[in-house]
Amino acid sequence: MRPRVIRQALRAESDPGGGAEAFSWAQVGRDLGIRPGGPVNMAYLAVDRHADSELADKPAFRFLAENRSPHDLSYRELARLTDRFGNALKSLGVQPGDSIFVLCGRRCELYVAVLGALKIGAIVSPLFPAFGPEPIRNRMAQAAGKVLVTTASAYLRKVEPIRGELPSLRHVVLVDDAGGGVVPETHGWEHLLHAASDVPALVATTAGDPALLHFTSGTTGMPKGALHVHAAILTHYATARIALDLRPDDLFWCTADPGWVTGMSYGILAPLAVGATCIVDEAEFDAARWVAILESEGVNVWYTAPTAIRMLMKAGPTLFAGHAFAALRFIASVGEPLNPEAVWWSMETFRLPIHDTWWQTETGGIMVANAAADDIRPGAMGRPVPGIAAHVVRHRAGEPVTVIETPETVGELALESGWPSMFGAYLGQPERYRECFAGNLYLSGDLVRRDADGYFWFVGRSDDVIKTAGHLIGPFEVESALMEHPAVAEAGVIGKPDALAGEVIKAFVALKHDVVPSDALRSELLAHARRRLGAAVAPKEIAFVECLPHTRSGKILRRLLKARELGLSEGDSSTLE
Ligand code: 6R9
Repeated sequence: MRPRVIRQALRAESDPGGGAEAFSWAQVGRDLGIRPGGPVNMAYLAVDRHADSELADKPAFRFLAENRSPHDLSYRELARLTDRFGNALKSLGVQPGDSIFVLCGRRCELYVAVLGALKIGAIVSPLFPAFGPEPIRNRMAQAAGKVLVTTASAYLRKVEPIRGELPSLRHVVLVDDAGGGVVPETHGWEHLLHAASDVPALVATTAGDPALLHFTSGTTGMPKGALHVHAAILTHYATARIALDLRPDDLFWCTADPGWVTGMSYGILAPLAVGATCIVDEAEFDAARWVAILESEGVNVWYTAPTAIRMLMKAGPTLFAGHAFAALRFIASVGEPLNPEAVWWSMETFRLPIHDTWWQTETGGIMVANAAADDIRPGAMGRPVPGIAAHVVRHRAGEPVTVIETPETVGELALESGWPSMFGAYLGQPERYRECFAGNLYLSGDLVRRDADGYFWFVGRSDDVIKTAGHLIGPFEVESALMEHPAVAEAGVIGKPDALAGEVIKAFVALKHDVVPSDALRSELLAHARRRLGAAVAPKEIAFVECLPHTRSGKILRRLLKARELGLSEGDSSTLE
C-alpha cells in the first residue's frame, strides 16, 4: 500500500522568517532591497542587482546548443548586453509603456531582449514560436506592438505577409541577421547592438508600472492580454524560494518556453531574482537528452510539466538505468493535473517526489503548492503559499458568490486579491476583468475541493478552455480559423482526453449545404488550420457532423460535444444555459 502522505524534512532555508505567520510582502520587498515608495524594476532586481555583487561573474544562464555544448552568460555580461539592447530600443524611439513582442526559440538574444526591454520600462509580450500568423496578428494588433524581435525565417513566413495589418509595428529586429539589412524593413541584432551604447539603460519604473503582457485564452472571444506590473517579481522571488526551494547556488532548469507564462515567470525572472543559474535548453523535448541534461549538467532544482513527465515515464525504465542524479534535490511541476502515479514514478526514478504547484497566467506566479517544507499528498495541488489566502466558493450565474467552509465540497477556487503578481487588467477589456472578481475575491475558473487539512485537489475547469501539453488554448480562436475556410458552415472545438498530452484539440465541423465531406477535405482543413494557427493551436482531429448543438441563445454547446465524444449521457440539455 502506498502512503497517502510523503513526509518532508523541514528546511530552514525554505521557511523564510521562521514560519508562515512571519511572512509579509513588505519583508520580501526589503529582502530584495526595495525602498518603500522607491523604484521597482524587474530587470534591475533580476540582473543589475547581482552584477554589482559577489554573484557578478557567476553564470545567470547556461545555454545548451543542439549538440549540447554549453555557453555561459554571467550576470555581469547579461547586465551589459541588456543595457545595450535597452539603449538600442531607446534609439529606435521606444518609450516606457510601449509594447515589445518576442517571437523566437530559446536562444540568448531572446533573454537579452526580454530583460533589456523591461529595463527601459517597455511592456514585454512573448509569443510562442509555434504560433502561426493568425495568433501572432491577433495578439500584436490588440497590444499595438511597436517592436518585434524574431528570426528571419519566422518573420518571412509568419509576419511579413501580415505586416500591412499591423500599423503600430514600427521596428522588426532579426536575431539571426548578423550583418543587418539582409531582409528589407528589418534591423539586424548584431548591428543594432554594436551601434548602441552600454551605459546603464535603466529607467526608474515604479511597483505599479506595467511590465509583462501575457495572452491567455478564455471560452469566448479572442485571447485576452493579462497585464502584470514590475512588483510581480516579489511573488516570483518569494515563491521560487518557498515553493521551489531555490537558492543562489543552485543550477535550475525550468523546461517551459518563455512564450508561455511559466517560462517567463520561472524560466527567467524568479531564478534570476534569487541569483541562481538557469539552464536553457535550445532543443525540443527528447527523453534521452533530458536524462543526460539532468545528470551531466548537475541540475539541482527542476521545474517541469506533467506532459513531459508522462513522456519520460513512457520512455521506460531502461532510459534511466545506470544514471545517477546526484545533484538533483527538488522537482516540481505545473500546468495540468499531476496524477499520483507520476509522483510514485519519480520516487522510484529520482528518489524524490514531484511537488505539484498550481497557478495561472492571471496569478502571475505560484499560488498553491506542495511547498518544500510541506508534506506531499500525491494527487493534491498543495496548500496556498505564504501571503496567499485561497477559498472554495459557490459561484453560480445570477447568485451571489459564497465561501464554502465544509471540507471535501467541490466549488470554484478563489483567491483574496492584492498579491504582487496579480494581473491588473485584461488589455482593453475592463468588463471582462471585472467579471473575474466578486468583492475582493479573484475567481479562477477552476473547480477544486479542499480536504480537512487544507490541501486543494483539482477537479476540473468550470469552462471550455483546453489544456493540451500544458498549453492553454481557447476553442473560439480555433473555431474562428476553421470558419474562415469556404467549405465550413460552423465549427465546435473541444479538448479530447489524451493519455500523453492530457487533452488534444478536436474540431467538429458542419459543412456548407453543398459541400460533400471527404478525407481529402479533412486533410485540407487540417492543413488550413495549421497554416493559419500554427502547430501549437491547430486541431489534431476533425470530425464532420450534420449540425452542431446550440444553447437557446445560439452559442455552440461544446459541453455536449465533449459528452458525446466521451460516450457519456448528454444529460438534460435544456438545463444547459
Ligand atoms: C501556469 C499555467 C492555467 C490553468 C489553470 C488550471 C491548469 C495549472 C495546475 C492546473 C491542475 C495543476 N493548471 N496548474 N491544473 N493542477 N497543478 O499553467 O498557466 O496557462 O494560464 O493555465 O492550468 O486549469 O487554471 P495557464
